[in-house]
Amino acid sequence: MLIAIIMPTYNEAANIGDMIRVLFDEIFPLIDADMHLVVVDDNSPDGTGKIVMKNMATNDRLHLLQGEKKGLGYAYVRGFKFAIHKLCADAVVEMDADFQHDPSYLKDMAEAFKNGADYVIGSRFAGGGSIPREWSRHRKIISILGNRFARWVLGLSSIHDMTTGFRLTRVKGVLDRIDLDGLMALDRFAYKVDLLYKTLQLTENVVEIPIHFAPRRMEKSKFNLMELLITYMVVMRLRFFGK
Ligand SMILES: Nc1nc2c(ncn2[C@@H]2O[C@H](COP(=O)(O)OP(=O)(O)OP(=O)(O)O)[C@@H](O)[C@H]2O)c(=O)[nH]1
Ligand SMILES: [Mg+2]
Repeated sequence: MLIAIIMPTYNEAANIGDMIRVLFDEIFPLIDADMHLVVVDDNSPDGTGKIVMKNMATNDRLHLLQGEKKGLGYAYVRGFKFAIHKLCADAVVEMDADFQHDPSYLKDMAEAFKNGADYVIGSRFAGGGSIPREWSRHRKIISILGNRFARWVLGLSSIHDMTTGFRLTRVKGVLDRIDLDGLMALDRFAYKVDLLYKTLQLTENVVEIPIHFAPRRMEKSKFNLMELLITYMVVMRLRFFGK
C-alpha cells in the first residue's frame, strides 16, 4: 500500500527541512504503508526547492515537482497526477507544509484508509476539532461562518469541514474518476470545495477525523480575502449549476 503526501509549498524554506525530518524520521516509521512525500514547489524564491533537493540525495521516497506559480489547485493537480501515474499510489494526502496540520494525524488517516475508507477528512469543525486560539476574532468568525454557509448551501450537513486542507483520498475508483483539470478555481484555495463536492458524489465511505488546526509555525500566510470571495463563488456555482 503506497500513500503519497502531496505538499504544495511557496516560500516555506523555514518549515520544509523540519517537515521532511519529522515525517521521515518520526512519523512514517509508525505507519504500516509505503509512505512517500511529493513536494510541489512553485519555484519559491526563498530556496525551498533547494532544501528538498538536498534531502532527496539520500531519500528515494522524497520527490520534488517544480514549476511556475499558477496557484494552489494547479500545484495539487500536478502532485496528484505524479502520485497516480508515476508512483501508482493507492491514496494521496493533501497537507500543508507549515505544521498547521500535525503530522501525527497521518497514522489515524492511514489506519482509516486501511480499514476501508475512501475519503478521510481532517476536520477542524467535527466534535473535538479546533481552529487556532491565536487567530484574530475576525478570522475565526470568517472561518466558522464561511464553513457553515457552505455546508448549508450545498446541503452537506454530514460533513463538518468543507475547506480543510488535510484530507486523504483513495485513488482507485475515486480520485482517478475525477476530471482534475476541469476543477473550478485551480488558481485558488477554493478548488478544495469543488474537489470535496466531486469526491462526495463518488463515495459515501467517508470518515472525519477531528483535528486541532495549529497556528502557522513560520513564514507568511498566503491566505487572503480574495481566496474567501472565490470560495463563496464556487459554492454558489455548485449549488445552482452542480458543476
Ligand atoms: N505550490 C504552491 N503552494 C502554495 C501556494 N499558495 C499556498 N501554498 C502552500 O499551501 C499551503 C497552505 O497555504 P497557507 O499560506 O499556509 O494558507 P493557510 O493555511 O490557509 O493560512 P495560514 O493559516 O495563515 O497559514 C502551504 O504549504 C503553502 O506554502 C501556491 O500558489 N503554490
Ligand atoms: Mg497555513
